[in-house]
Amino acid sequence: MTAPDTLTPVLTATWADERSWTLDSYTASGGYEGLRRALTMSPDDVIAEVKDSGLRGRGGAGFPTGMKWGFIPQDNPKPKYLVVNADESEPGTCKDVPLMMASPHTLVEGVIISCFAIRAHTAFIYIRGEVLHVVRRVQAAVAEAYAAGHLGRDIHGSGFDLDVVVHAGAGAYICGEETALLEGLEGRRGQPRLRPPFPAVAGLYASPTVINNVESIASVPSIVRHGAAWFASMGTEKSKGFGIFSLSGHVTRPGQYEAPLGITLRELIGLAGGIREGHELKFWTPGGSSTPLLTAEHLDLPLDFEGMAAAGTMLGTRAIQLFDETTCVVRAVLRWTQFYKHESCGKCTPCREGTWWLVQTLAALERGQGSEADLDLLLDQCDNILGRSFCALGDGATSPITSSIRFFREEYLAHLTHGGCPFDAARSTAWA
Ligand code: L3W
Ligand code: SF4
Repeated sequence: MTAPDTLTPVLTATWADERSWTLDSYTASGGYEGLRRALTMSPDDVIAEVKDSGLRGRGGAGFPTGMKWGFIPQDNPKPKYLVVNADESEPGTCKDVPLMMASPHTLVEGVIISCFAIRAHTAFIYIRGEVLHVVRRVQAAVAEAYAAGHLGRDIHGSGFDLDVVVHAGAGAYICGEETALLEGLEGRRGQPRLRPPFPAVAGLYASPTVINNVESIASVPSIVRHGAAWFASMGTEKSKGFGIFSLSGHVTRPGQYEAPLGITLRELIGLAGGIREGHELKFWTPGGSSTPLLTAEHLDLPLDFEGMAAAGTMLGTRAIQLFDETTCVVRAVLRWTQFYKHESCGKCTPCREGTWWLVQTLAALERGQGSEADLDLLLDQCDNILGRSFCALGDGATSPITSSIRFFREEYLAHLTHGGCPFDAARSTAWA
């Protein structure tokens, strides 16, 4: 794998090393030193270190990781579980798969330290079913870790036992939602559960369960190895540390860029060689298609949880999809909406029926049929889904629609006046 451009080379530091995915390569670069340090600490001290670091969940919501671990009731006699959410399927999101391919031991080491902290003796790594090569890579790393004594009974003489199960999902986007993932892991149809109770109280097999994203868990070894203050010295006041920013679309060098939270898109595009030559940025997603779109006006906002919330969007998974002026925003939004309709699990009416209606209305507008009143109809349909759906999928489906109408209402109307997509006729910026 080629080395990504990085400003904070931690998670991606070894990706260009020869056979970076092997235990030998990982150990040669200091791998498993965090585990050895953790085993000299008490579990509560490990939790405190992660709390003090300020690490927030890297799966989209940004919930404080150490706080989540602290919710696990240690007086509950049931077994505790760790589940790694590796069901990466949000449109545009592509950071966890390369991380697991290039450096699976970073994840495995993070799993062991995290389980030690929450006193879990079984962990599950739930990997999206379509990426069989990733399942095999992580399984191989887990086997190497067992053989080296990092997993199994009495790990490095500490008395701590841990088994890790690598589970392949069946390819449903909804299984990235943590409770649907648990349903799938238990062998049932992947549909979300009512929360509360949150998984920390009653999760897998109704036992206390921590569910964290791959990148969150993979960040833990470096925090334990270098200390909370080191991690907290990067990023911004409330969004500490570093993260992988995935740039895709109309940029010269798409790929993974590891950088401190709070970096701006202008800086990231600079690292990536600029928007493709002769073109300019039109719109972008900060964290996949579930986060409201932004435009070139927002190039200098800090890419952190607070900066994105202030701009009316979310940092999400840092899946930055970039679109230049040759892209029809209506068609892009229609394509995402078709995705949500297809992936709606069907449990609740606003999302199951609503996403179908969104596709009908959007597709007609994209064909240039209907009237301006259909834009209000579309917004009304979004209003009947947002906040009325059982889980975040329904809400997410409305984000690209409402934000695109806010910024590009004229482009929707141009489809009506042209009697179809103006980009089809011109493939240029001259349609207006
Ligand atoms: C105990 C409480 N635990 C919250 C835990 C909760 C969860 C975490 C965050 O959605 C977002 C979504 C996507 N006691 C707790 C508690 N927790 N209160 O904290 O919870 P929440 O509800 O804020 O978010 P979520 O359900 O985890 C994640 C967005 O991220 N997203 C990501 C999508 C990516 C994929 C993928 O590729 N697989 O799905 C992108 O923006 O839309 O809004 O652990 O249990 N009182
Ligand atoms: Fe299923 Fe959609 Fe309802 Fe979520 S919002 S429970 S995905 S139908």
